[in-house]
Amino acid sequence: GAVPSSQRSSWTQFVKAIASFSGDLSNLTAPPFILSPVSLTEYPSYWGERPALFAAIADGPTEEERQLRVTRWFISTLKGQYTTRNDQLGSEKKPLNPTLGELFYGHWPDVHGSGEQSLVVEQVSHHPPITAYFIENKSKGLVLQGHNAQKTSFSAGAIIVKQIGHAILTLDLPSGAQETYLITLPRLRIDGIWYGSPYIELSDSSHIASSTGFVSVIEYKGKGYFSGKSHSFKASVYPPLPGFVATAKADPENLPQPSTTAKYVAEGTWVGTSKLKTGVPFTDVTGPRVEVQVADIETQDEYESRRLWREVARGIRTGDFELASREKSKIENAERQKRKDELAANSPWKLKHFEHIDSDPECLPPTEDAYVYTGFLAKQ
Ligand code: CLR
Repeated sequence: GAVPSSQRSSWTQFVKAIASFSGDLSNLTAPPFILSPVSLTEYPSYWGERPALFAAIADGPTEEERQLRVTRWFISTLKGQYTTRNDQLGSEKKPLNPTLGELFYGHWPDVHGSGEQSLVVEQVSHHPPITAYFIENKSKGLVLQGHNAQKTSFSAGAIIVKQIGHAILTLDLPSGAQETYLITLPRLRIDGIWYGSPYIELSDSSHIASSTGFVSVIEYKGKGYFSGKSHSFKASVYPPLPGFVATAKADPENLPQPSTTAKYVAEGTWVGTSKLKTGVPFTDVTGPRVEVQVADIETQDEYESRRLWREVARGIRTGDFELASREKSKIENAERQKRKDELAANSPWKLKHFEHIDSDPECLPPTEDAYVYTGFLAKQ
């Protein structure tokens, strides 16, 4: 199996702990073989790894075409988001649990005249872990802002991850008008746990609701459904419907139902290709992703992710788990002390790039918290 024999009992213990508990997995101690040297603050960069498709949204000539392009770009980021650890590290792994205020900056240089893309990520909560991100292509008037957290549970041998949070894409048109696209996130099912080789399958559905009234509903299926292939999806793009209001919390009944005639339907896999019903190719992610570029560790601030976790990551990468766990404890103890000091001085931690809004007015009912990007002002 995939579990090293020396770590078998600690894996069994870990799996038992997951099974008997639901909520925040980040605190559970896992055996070394399942640890990733990458912090969760790096994960929002997956949104940016198809810069040409992102930029192309702004060049869509009509509302309908832009809705299709947003949908195409979104689906094209899924492979990076959900299979990268398997491709690079052999299986899904447990990411490093970010500290409050941890930062991750990056950019994608302008390659084919589609403009530079930049990324700002901040860990805005530690308990529960919440990560906020901001991605911008200034020259195209495109901004993607969002935050994410997870609720996990265990069912029939799999970890079920409900993603909390959503992303909002805004497009400033040359006319001065602004369009928004509210993007919700799929549910994850992590299988292969017993064998120690976890991998993600997406399930249920997510949607992209635009201020133009267009709505895309993306349904996710594993083996044995639409095409019989794992990582399958079906995306239906609906024209504006009377009475439909786009909100982050739009309940499924509020969404267009499959019985409604969709304007476009695409089917395929989010790790390969897909086609529209007409036979026209829709997505193709068989080509390479464009990885984010990050400043040299030496020039990073102490709160920047790769700098902060440098020694822990080195320990994990080289198999020196004593180093990894010693350095991890150092970071965690320093954090605990900081929280105590802040409490004593009555001066809570201040976020650097995001403002916390208690409940998002975009939501109906307005219950979900939001984190709004405030720029770099606080940094200078
Ligand atoms: C974070 C937001 C990204 C997409 C994404 C991909 C993988 C998810 C991750 C999110 C959240 C944390 C996650 C991870 C897969 C495994 C990991 C759910 C949603 C959990 C905490 C670790 C479980 C441990 C097993 C691998 C044993 O846009």
